[in-house]
Amino acid sequence: MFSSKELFIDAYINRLEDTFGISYKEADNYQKYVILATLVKEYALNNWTKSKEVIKNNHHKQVYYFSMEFLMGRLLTNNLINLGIYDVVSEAMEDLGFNLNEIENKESDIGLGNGGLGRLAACFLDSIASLSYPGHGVCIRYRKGFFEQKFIDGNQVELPEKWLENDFVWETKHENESVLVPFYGVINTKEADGKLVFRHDEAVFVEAIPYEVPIIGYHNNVVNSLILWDAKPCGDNEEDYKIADSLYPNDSTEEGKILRLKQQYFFVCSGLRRIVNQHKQNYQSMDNFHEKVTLHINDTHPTLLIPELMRILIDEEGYSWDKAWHITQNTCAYTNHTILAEALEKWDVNLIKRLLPRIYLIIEELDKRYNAELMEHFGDDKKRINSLRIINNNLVHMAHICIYGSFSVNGVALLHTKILKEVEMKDFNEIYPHKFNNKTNGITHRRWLFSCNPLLSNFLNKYIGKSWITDINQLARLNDFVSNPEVKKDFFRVKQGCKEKLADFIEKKEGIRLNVDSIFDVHVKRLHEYKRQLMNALHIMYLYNRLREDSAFYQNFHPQTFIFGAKAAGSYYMAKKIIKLINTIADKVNNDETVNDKIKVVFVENYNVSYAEIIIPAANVSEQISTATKEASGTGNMKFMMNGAITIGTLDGANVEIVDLVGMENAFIFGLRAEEANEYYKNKSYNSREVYDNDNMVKTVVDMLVNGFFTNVGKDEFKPIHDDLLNKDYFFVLKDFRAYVEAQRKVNELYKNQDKWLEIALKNISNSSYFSSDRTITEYASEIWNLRKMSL
Ligand code: 26Q
Repeated sequence: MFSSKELFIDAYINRLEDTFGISYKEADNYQKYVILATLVKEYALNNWTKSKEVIKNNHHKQVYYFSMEFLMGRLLTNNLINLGIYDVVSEAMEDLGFNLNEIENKESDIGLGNGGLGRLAACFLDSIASLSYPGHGVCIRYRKGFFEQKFIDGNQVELPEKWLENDFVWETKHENESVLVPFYGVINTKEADGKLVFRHDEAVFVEAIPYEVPIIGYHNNVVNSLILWDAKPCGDNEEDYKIADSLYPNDSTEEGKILRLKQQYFFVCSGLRRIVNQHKQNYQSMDNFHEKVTLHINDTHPTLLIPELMRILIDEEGYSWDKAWHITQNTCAYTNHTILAEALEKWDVNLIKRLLPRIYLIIEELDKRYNAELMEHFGDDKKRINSLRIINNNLVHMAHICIYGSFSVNGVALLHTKILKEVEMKDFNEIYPHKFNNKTNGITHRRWLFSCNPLLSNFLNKYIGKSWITDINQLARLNDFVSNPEVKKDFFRVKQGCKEKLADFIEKKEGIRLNVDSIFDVHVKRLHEYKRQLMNALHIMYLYNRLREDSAFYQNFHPQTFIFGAKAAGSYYMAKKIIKLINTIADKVNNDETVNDKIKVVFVENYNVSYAEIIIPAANVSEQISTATKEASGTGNMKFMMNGAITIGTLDGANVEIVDLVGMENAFIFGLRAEEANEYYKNKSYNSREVYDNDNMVKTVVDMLVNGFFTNVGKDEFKPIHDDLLNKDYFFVLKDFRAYVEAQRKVNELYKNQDKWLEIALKNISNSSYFSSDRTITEYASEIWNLRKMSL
């Protein structure tokens, strides 16, 4: 049906008119979207079935990527591209007088994630399928995804995000493949044939219903799956329905903790049940489970896979503990995404005991046996052993279960893995050096370059041909052109085109017009103190003063637009204050005629994947200014680089590898290094008040938070920020401020030399291929998962 424009138009009109009972000319864009997506899904169906057969018939090993988050964004455009039917459809739509872009925009974002970790999972699915590996995602079908953000009076307000209000066209429901997940109850034991047998009585069951979403590879006929589990109460327990109600924001407080644990067991238990059933159907035994399946544990959230697999092997399959442990340990692999202590998951013993009684018994046994191993290594160093135990101080340490129960433990950037091995998980690394490894993150260039930046893609096609789409390493060939004046001019036009598109979009959505000749300086990511949006804000306040006080500075300054996008967890007080501060600064700066032709500030509302796809291509400057040691990797940094923005950043996370590849001279690097930050932390020797007392530049901006500079807010509105900076400043904002101002000065200076700027921007693009998730997934597949490619 997609083989020619004519055939497609015919099928499309027929379906549209049959479905809605109207003439195609009367259809609205949403109706046009639904029919297009439906036909695309049907078109992929054949290859979906075939992919499953190939896996089965050729006994392929498969990976299941268990993640509480998949931040997929929209699917239509990427599916059209990957199926190789974008052009046919686009031309057909034009013939019909339809606007494909407007139709694409009718799709809701699939926002089943908070930020980096969830988007990484989505990029990985694209690369796994596009590289022809058999691998699938497992998650929860949250009825409400990541909240919708509104600003009222400059304050963030969270609204429920109802992506399922319209039908979700891509999914297939498998009602008859539902499974039951047991909670609560009691465990009774009895002896049979000299063995202890465990029976789970009086459990409360929740029904789990799988939905399958096709994950379509690029031009290779491969279709994998994302499996989303919905919860349905058995009987009249309203509570159970809530399990799939909504996604948790990543810094949420006490409230709802039980529900979070229920979610974790719910998707682990149902996901694994389905996998085990399929495996037994194919192989009639669990003996070779670890040879045919890897369960990937995306951060500690799916940790319960380890005791759940043990439960199945022991209680249902009758294996001995040792045999079951051998299979489990060789099946599970774990990725750590953060070293922030407060993000390491610990669960109250009593909670697990009550909610998951059998799982708790297994965790207890794990703790006992693990303890024996620890004693072998560390003798009677009690203190050390206690810090490594699975159960300590009445808490279950999920990361410790993962390290013990997995054959691979990886960090997500070189620096991050180094810190894990040498600091955070040093003792574990001593016991299991062979488990620890690095897999630097990546992003799918099909979404983050090819699909979201057609201008740059055409530019690349023109100079280096189209082969980069399937072999991203070809990007390096752009290096031959980076100092060619014609090419630079051409690239300038590309960037300006992207900036115009963004400016139009922002004008429509936020009601503010941006100057496309200004420097687009972009800071988009979750709002967190360690990411230091506050430092960026203080710098804008500094600029405001300089521009008003110093006419030479004013004359010399190239106009610069500061674009922010970020959501704060609803319960994160400081983060919400910082949003209010930036919105207040925007209000002040944008309405002050003495500065507003030089600087503008815009905080876009409800930043999400689709917004990112418009913002990132338009950036000149990429803000990656986290406190050294705190950002495990970052992935936005990679997307910006690939789209020709220049990084202003600290030597943190993958920024280190970005400058390794592009060269220090082609980025603006400043601030404390990881070792320095760690020294301060270790010795508790940082005193922010000292910086404040001795640096007038710092003092001036900090004072402005409380001295009546902001007139439209209460006097004490920003006092909490002010006080935190002076009394704590855990993230070294004041310490790094002067260095940041200096780096920003260089940014502004360099932009005036377009010849040089464009060359550096092009070098960033041509050295970015390492950050394609195709490279990352190739490493996972060969070094951790041990997968073979499918041929279809
Ligand atoms: C934990 C317990 C209870 C409730 C929520 C959570 C929770 C949820 C989400 C904890 C952490 C997250 C998300 C973490 C995350 O996004 N980490 C980011 O992962 C990226 C991909 O590896 C890295 O690039 C980022 O550096 C890292 O911050």
